Amino acid sequence: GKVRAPTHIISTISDDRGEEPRYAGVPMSSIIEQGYGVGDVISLLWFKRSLPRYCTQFIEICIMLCADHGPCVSGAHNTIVTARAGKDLVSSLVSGLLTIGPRFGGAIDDAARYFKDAYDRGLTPYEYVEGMKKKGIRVPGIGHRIKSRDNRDKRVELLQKFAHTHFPSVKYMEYAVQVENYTLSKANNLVLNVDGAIGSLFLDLLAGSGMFTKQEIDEIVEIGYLNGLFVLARSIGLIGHTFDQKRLKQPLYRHPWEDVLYTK
Ligand code: Q5B
Repeated sequence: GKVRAPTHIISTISDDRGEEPRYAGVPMSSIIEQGYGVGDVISLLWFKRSLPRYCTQFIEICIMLCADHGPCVSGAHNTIVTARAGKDLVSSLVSGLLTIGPRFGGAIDDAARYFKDAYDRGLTPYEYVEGMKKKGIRVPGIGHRIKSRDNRDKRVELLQKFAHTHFPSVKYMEYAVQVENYTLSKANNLVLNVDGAIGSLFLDLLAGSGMFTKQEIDEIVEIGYLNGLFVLARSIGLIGHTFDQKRLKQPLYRHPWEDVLYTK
């Protein structure tokens, strides 16, 4: 009989061989005609399924809220410096993206991993936080440079409000808030940050929507899908910062000597 030549690539999320591209089997015309949004497209291409409206709306809210946070954060700073060095859009964008990691914007996956593990094992916030301290690991999703008990992050409040209204359950987020209450007893800036809010609420979305098996949830958390939300969102702002610098015809950036401590 016929023997299929071995393939070098396996792909399961999209197909461009027909008349029109399909995302997870859904033809482009349906995506447009049925009024799908970016949240639906992310659902199809990342999770390989259509999710209920409140889930896609939550994804879109994450994207909108994380699109930018001003010129002073690590990513925007790198992008601005790179654009001012005369580099092109892609170079400016990726130089900003490369700062996303465990301290800046890229703590969503670890926040989800650690909150899930601690909640599922029934750890009290005290046991969780002190256990992390013993291991020398900062609690992902907790702490912010400028946000504090008296200057809360509006983004976190908006995400929590949306979830309280639309999610069937917010048990992981409520656990994260208990952790925050404990860390705030240690220092004023150890608030639940935007990474921690998204990480814990995405766990609630995965667990409460009925759209994922336990095995699928474990795989999503283990692989680490959720930093993708910040990367995707912040790309919007970083591209904006690149255009801004070019539009303003900003010269090569040089850091002032006065702002460097020269020491032996
Ligand atoms: N301490 C975020 O630190 C930051 C602790 C902690 C236990 C913690 C820090 C941290 C975990 C990672 C995380 C996401 C580096 C942040 C984001 C997006 C953004 C950014 C923007 C945007 C801030 C002072 C003392 C030390 C530390 C202790 C601090 N954090 N202990 N668990 N989590 N968080 N990142 O203020 O005894 O003196 O040694 O790593 O979730 O990135 O807007 O800027 O949209 O762009 O620099 O919002 O919290 O504090 O490093 O001087 O630490 O607090 O051990 O204790 P800071 P440090 P000690 S959202």
